[in-house]
Amino acid sequence: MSAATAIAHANIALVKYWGKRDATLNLPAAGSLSLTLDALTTTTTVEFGDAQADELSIDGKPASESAVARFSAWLDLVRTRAGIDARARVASTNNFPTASGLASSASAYAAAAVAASRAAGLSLQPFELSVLARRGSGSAARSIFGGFAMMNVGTRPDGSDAYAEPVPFADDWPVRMVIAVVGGGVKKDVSSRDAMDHCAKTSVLYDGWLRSVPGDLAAARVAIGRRDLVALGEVTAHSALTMHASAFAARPAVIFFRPATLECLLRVQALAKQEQVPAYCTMDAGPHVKVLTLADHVPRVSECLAGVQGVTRVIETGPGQGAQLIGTP
Ligand code: 2P0
Repeated sequence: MSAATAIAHANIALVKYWGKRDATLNLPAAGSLSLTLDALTTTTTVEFGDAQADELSIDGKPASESAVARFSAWLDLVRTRAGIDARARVASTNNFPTASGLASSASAYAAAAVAASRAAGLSLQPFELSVLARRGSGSAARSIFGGFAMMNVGTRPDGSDAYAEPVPFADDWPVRMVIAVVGGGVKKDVSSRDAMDHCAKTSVLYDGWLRSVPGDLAAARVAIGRRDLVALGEVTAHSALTMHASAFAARPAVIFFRPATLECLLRVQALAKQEQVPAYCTMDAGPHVKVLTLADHVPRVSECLAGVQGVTRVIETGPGQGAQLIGTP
């Protein structure tokens, strides 16, 4: 039967997604806005054939039973839409640590949406691919697009309007992200999915977090339109820390910070204040620190992060492209 291979880039949210309004359809409780990153990729081949059950390998190793079950349920959406019944053999490779807070589920489900839909004989519009990717992982809806992408919260109960769209920006705006990998990129103990659900259920700050999102989204969009990195950076840092504040206030607390995380935040703040370097931090559901800056300042930001004890690698990257097909045999 047919096969297809696609590549997608991870994205880092500048205005975070943290909480759902519907877990079954994987609908977000609020919108979000991200930057797709050139350096972090997932390449996925999907082949529908005569296997008895779906098979999934990640970085050359068989995936866990729970990962296969989740992926298989998602593949059912593709099969139903395409009117096929065949099981799939899927091989997915990341060029960065998986499930450690570097947005691997975003690039994984975006690449899978492009590859699986094509392998099943479907020809989907970008917004339909975004909806399909969202069903796998909320952040994946944004990795269908390159550069800045805005996830719409949507209002329809079936989720058909909860998809991402590209946010236009000046091609020559030299936006960059420098990532401090803290603690070697080991797999995290608690998934984003479980952590956001726990926060929604138990954090006294969760409602305040949700209320902060629309204003941050509007401000981020204006900042991108004006090429205003300072304004975008302030929103970025605010959104991340507000999300983490809601996590700290959960019962029991969800703490993604490690000592090196805090040290990175403080050093970057000092860099901005003392040397007027435009540099703004964000963090996801993991200990790593991602710094939004401009190309001229990348060497100084990298040097600053590399000097922190516990930072095991520094990745410099710029805007990446949207998910795309790279092969059909
Ligand atoms: C984000 N994160 O906006 C936020 C910020 C992590 C922190 O989206 O349950 O793996 O699969 O929809 O997409 C990670 O959550 O969650 C995430 P599901 P996902 O990037």
